[in-house]
Formats: sequence, C-alpha cells, structure tokens
Amino acid sequence: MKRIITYGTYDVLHYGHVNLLKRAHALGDYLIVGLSTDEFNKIKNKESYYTYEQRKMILEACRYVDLVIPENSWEQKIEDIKQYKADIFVMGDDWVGKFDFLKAYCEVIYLPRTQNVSSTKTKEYLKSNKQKGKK
Ligand code: C2G
Repeated sequence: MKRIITYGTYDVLHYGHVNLLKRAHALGDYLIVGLSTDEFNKIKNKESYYTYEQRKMILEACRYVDLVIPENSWEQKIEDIKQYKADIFVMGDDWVGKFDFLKAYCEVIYLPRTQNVSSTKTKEYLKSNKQKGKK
C-alpha cells in the first residue's frame, strides 16, 4: 500500500486541481490531502471563496482523494509524513525545489501544473461577468 501526500488550498475546485490529484493518486494507492485551513490561508495571503469545511466536503467527493487533513502551518509536513506513513510527497511544479528537504523522509515529486486554469482566473471571470450584469 503506497501512500501519497499533498497539500493545498483547493478553492473553487477545477480540472487543474483534479488533474494533480489524479496523477498523485496514480503514483500509489492512497492519497492524503493536507487542506489549508482558513487561518493558514491568511498566513499564505490567500483568500478562499469557500470555507475550509466546504472545500473539505468538495475534495472528499473527489474519487482520487482518500483522506483530507487540515493544513495549519508550513512546519507540519514532516510530522504528517511520519504520522500518515506517506511514501511520496507530491506538489505541482510551481513549488519545484521548495520541499526538497522532505527527501530525508519520503520521495518528493513535482508534477507539471495544468496550464491556463486557476481559481483566481475563474473568480475574476465570474466577477467581470457579474459587473456586466450577466447571470
Ligand atoms: N495546481 C496545478 N495546476 C493548476 C493549479 C494548481 O497542478 N492549474 C496544483 C498546485 O501546484 C498544487 C495543487 O494543485 O499542487 C493545489 O493548488 P493550490 O490550492 O493553489 O495550492 P497552494 O496554494 O499552492 O498551496 O503547503 C503547500 C501549500 O498549501 C500549497
């Protein structure tokens, strides 16, 4: 049983997120997602549209996700890897190199991001259409 762990905010879930989760899960048998709490998002300077509980519910509905745990800090990854016996840590390659220190505890893999999609772009599109009075 190969266990994979990854982290993120996963706000306004889109196909770029799902593409990451799908490829991460395919590296093993069990995928754990450390989901950024609303408080941690503030530390990351990220505003999320959905609350932690809403983002957790949406992620738990994704077929590639086996367990969602809260991500409260930058420092919890080593403990999580030990506690959840993760064999592989996966992130999109916008993080390449940033988590290489985890190689002392498990395999570290950065996967290519999916181009042309982001929660920010989606939110901006919806906001601009709202201003134009479109439904
Ligand atoms: N992602 C992707 N393609 C996109 C958008 C996101 O592959 N078009 C990946 C990111 O690389 C990340 C995951 O989807 O691995 C979640 O993205 P975010 O929610 O933006 O995560 P982020 O804010 O980068 O948080 O401790 C790590 C942080 O919590 C990562």
